[in-house]
Amino acid sequence: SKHDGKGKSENPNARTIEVLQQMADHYDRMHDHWRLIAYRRAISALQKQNSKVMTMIEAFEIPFIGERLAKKIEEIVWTNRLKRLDNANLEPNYEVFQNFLKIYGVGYAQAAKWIDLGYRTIDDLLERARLTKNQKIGLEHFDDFQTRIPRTEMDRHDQYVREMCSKIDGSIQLIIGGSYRRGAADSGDVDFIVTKPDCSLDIVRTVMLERVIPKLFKKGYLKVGLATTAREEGSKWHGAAALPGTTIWRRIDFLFVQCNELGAALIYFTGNDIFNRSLRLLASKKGMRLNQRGLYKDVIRDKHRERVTQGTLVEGKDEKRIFELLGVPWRPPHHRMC
Ligand code: DCP
Ligand code: MG
Ligand code: MN
Repeated sequence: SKHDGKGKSENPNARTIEVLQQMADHYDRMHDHWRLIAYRRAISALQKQNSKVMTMIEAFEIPFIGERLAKKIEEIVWTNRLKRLDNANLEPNYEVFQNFLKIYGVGYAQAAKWIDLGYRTIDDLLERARLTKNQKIGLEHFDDFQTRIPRTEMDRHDQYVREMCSKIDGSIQLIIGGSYRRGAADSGDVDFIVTKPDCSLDIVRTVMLERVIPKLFKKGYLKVGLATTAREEGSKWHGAAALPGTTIWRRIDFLFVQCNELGAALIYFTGNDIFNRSLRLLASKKGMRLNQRGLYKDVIRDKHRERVTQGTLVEGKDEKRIFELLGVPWRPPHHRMC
């Protein structure tokens, strides 16, 4: 414990504790009583740890540390800072920058370029910027795409797409992944995982791109396609949709999966992204590799941790088996961070 003669700097979690303490001080100033207590408890729990807590999974196993704090602890370890704290002392265009990053298909470089050109608002961009087709769609439907989708509407997307698929090919299987599969009350988009028993990726891809998606367009459900990966990279379609009788455009993703890779795809597409990162890191520490197609062993890395060999596939089909092989207790989707 912290009273056994070890100085603060010797605590393996000293830096994490320091950053969490700054957050606690912030909430103290804000008179946010409950968050203050949560941070104090987390700090004292961390002080009792004998080794450095590196990942969200490790942090979450400690009493008094919930999912959100576990996520923050991992962020501090990985980046040596907490984004939430940086936001407190705002860089002048920080908010503009964050806003631009929310536009579909807009990344760091594009957002920075627009700020350099003097654009500050969505209207500036719509009126003055030179836009690609996708940027234009992203901007025109900015508010739509920012509006969270209630779970009841997610269920209706599920039903609607399922019914259309079954009319074309009764063996197509659909699972909505992402935040919906994690049990969230609302979602940012609809993430469909699509597979067919005993079928290659190519067959799944073809039936979706040549039959299902055109039919969903014809019905007026799909509004626009935003991105389709090339055949070699295989596997996804991005677009927008609106249910009959509704006007808000929703972002929709289809991930095409060959059935013997369903388990790995489910893990990847269920997320969340930070949980995925922890699992991948864990795999790599064990000399394995996890991606959206499978878990591989005998992966050889050089001293810079660059992969020298791809490794051999150990499991792709069974989600639970992948957890087992990684040596992690099974986590149901709704415990993979919200
Ligand atoms: N994913 C990932 N890394 C990324 C992006 C996505 O691992 N950089 C995985 C994990 C996500 C899943 O894909 O959970 C779906 O991505 P979304 O962006 O749709 O995220 P969510 O569905 O989790 O959240 P939201 O409700 O905002 O859509
Ligand atoms: Mg999603
Ligand atoms: Mn998505």
